[in-house]
Amino acid sequence: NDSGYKLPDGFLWGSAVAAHQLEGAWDVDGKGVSIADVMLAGENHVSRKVTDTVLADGNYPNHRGIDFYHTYAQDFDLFKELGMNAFRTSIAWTRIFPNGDEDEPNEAGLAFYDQMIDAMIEHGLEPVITLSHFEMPLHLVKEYGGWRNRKVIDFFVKYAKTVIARYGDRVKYWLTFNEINNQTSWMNPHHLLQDSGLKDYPEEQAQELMYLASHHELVASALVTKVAHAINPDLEVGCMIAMNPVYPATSNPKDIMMSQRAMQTRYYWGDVHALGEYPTWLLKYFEQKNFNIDITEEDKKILKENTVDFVSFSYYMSWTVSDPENPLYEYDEEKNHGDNPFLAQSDWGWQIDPVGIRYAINWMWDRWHKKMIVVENGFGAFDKLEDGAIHDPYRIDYFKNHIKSVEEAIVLDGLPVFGYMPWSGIDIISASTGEMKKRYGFVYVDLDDFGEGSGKRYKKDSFAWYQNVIKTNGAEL
Ligand code: P53
Repeated sequence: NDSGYKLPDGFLWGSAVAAHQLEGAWDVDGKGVSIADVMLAGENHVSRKVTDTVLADGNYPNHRGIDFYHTYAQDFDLFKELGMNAFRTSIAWTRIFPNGDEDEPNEAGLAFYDQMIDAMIEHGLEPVITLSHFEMPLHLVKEYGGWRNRKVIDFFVKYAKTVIARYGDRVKYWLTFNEINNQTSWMNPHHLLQDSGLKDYPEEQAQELMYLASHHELVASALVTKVAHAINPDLEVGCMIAMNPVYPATSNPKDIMMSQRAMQTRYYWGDVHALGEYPTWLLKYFEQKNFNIDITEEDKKILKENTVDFVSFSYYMSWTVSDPENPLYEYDEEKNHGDNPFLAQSDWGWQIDPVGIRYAINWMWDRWHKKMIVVENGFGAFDKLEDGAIHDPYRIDYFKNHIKSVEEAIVLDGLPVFGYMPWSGIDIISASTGEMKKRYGFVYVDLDDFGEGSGKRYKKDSFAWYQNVIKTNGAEL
């Protein structure tokens, strides 16, 4: 069990969550309605329905979360006991600007995060804060059309400036848009709403609107980087990329070309964030499709002058692609994937590929030359509470193999990865399905998909295991 690898001093060992998936208190202290507040519970392969307003009899899991709004101090006690030295969460935009377009922020929301951030620091947890994690104000979706509207840039920058100015004395690391590239699956309305607040659009315009909305988000991200550096040059801003390497399914050169185009398609958001410009192939593609993305000269300047300080990413799985009959190599994320015969899958069909995270770190370094941090990695599984214990060897196994692979990237390949923050430390609501039973934590929370249960916290076997990993700085896995 001894990996023998020694990680650099000061390496961040933590865990990561997002406000809407655990805070609950969805309408407390002046909070506005976010897109997560109108998502009903779904299941594996049953997508979450989105309602127009909050219905009285709907099962909205994010309204409850795990009541972290009221329990964070006790939950941080557990993280401290585990030995974590960092914690990633998001600020719910709707606690600060409930509708998104107000002139003045909501002081009660600002005060809440003041206390939470102070509590993190008291517990020895370095805060890593996401500004937008699938939770934009619903009002901006309904009244402005979400990120397709350029005005939303100003609303977002104002929100970001407010919170960075308020917490910048205690929070050094800021992430702009969580998994901004999930909308590569623009054929899936769930991703368009989650990433970009796109709802009620003509289906044939989905792809173009996705690129337009993404452009506005990329400009907003660059402007926020500029604002953060102006507030304090020591602050660091990162992009956040959902990293799923897309392998060719065979050695057919057409599959190789297709996988290259899949990677170019999924990761151009990283190109713009890290290199400050759009890749040529994509600008050509916009021309060929007659897409009007409205990239102004001023935008180009902003993007070029305000690249990110680091790249943060989530990693859960890899994919394989094959589509030899597709002469244009247009990547369709919903149709082109197949099972990789070399990999096992989780109960939710996510392929388990520890080598892939080392591959991904190398790939990103070669392309972007930015330091990196793992801000999500983990195993969603059914857990069983028996006599106060949860035996989760499958999760330990997943983490053991993935951490080893990250260590190989750091030690053997010499790449700058400065932290590892697995999803989700404590059990929370699943983003894709709205389930509670898809669990990721080292700490079990006694609640079911309908919010029934004591809410009590229990340590899983993986708790003690991760505790020892941190204690030995990754040497014992
Ligand atoms: P859940 C899709 C594919 C990969 C990661 O996911 C994803 C998604 C989300 O739709 O999301 C990230 O809970 C995300 C988290 C999320 C976590 O992965 O669907 O940043 O909010 O909870 C795990 O199992």
